[in-house]
Amino acid sequence: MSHPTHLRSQFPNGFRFGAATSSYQIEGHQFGGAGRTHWDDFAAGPGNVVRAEHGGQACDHYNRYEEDLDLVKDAGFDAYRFSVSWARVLPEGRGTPNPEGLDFYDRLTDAMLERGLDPWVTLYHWELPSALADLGGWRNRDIAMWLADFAEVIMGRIGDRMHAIAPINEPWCVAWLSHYLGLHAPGLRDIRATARAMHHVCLAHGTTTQALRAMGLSNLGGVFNLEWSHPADDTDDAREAAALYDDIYNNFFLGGVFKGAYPERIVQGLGAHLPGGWENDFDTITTPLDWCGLNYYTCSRIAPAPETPWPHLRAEEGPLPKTQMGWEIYPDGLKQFLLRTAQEFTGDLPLFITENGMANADVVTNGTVDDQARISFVQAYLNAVQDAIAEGVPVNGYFLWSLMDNFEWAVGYEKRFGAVHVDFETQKRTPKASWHWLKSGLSE
Ligand code: IFM
Repeated sequence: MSHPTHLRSQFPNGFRFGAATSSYQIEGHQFGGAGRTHWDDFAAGPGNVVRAEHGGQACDHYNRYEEDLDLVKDAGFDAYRFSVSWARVLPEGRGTPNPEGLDFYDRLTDAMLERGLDPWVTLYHWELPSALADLGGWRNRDIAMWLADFAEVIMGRIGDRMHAIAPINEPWCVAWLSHYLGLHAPGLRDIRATARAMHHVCLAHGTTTQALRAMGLSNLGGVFNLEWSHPADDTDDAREAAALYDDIYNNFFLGGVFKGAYPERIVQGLGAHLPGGWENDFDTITTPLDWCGLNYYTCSRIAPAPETPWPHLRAEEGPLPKTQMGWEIYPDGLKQFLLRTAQEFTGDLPLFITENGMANADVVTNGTVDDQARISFVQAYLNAVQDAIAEGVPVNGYFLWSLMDNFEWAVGYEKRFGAVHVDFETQKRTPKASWHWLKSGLSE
């Protein structure tokens, strides 16, 4: 263990520590009558996912959730952030619910409460039912109502026991990564699809928030992924490129939800492709929230690339130490984002780090996993959170991504983000050194 720091005592009373996961990444989608999702379809396409891996078995959490929640509790976490699979609850995306899916989330919720864990649920963490992808998925404006309807079905069953609810995980990934870069399902590289997805994600967030409020549910938030954008060099062109990247990645979604406006540069670049009447949707998109979640992992070095299509940008390799994902380790970005988010977007609204963590090439040796790199990583980012709190930012909690190694989307099972190692052949769980470090740091 690297040092005896007691984490909990470094933070204000009431600061919450949690572990985060998502349904498709851990549950085992083949179990329990779930419908097909666009991730199953994407994984079945050539070269989309490393070794064509998919979430069919994943961590078999569907059958092992009690053991997994014991690991959350025993590490000393206060909260568990999970997501509900739309296609497990509504195999066709709409229509008749799957009773096994509803029963599963009911059991899971009670299992959290039995262990004294606060349930933090996300409704959409990326596995769109294939039947809705067939109808255009995020390109179709109707997705706002489809998501709100799904929210009513699943929250009608477990909403009474949720501590906090967010409609959508990481709008940038849902829209840009998946429709412009083509790196996540549905794997499009289409500017028009991207513009529509960007706006419809915001609209679906607001529409679903309103539906949840109408059900009498509270503690509703939004979860945004942010990436610090450095100019690749000290030129005006690089600074302008980095500012544009910052607008696409960070300011578009926060701006839409908290200011009722998209950045002017994006409106200029995407305007022709945004869906008609988008300007009239901000009353819905800005529906007030009770908290804001930030997922933060890394920074980018952005250079102009005039030879490429709009936004004419490219990312260059940076100099800092990197995680197994090749992502630079840059804790100061987290502090800066906390300050900036509060100053520019959220004011006094409680902020939470809803995801932070690292992939590491962890191996089990004599029954232990010595992931000192993860311990240093988490400590450095928690220091950044403390610095932001010291400067007056209302940060109320931190969730580690992730409880356990899982299906890391397009890069499959080899990128290990967990505090608990999973042997995907045997499904054996081995708590890593970081899990033990958290346990000693989080004990009351
Ligand atoms: O695994 C993902 C998660 O699904 C969303 N946020 C980032 C994580 C690491 O890439």
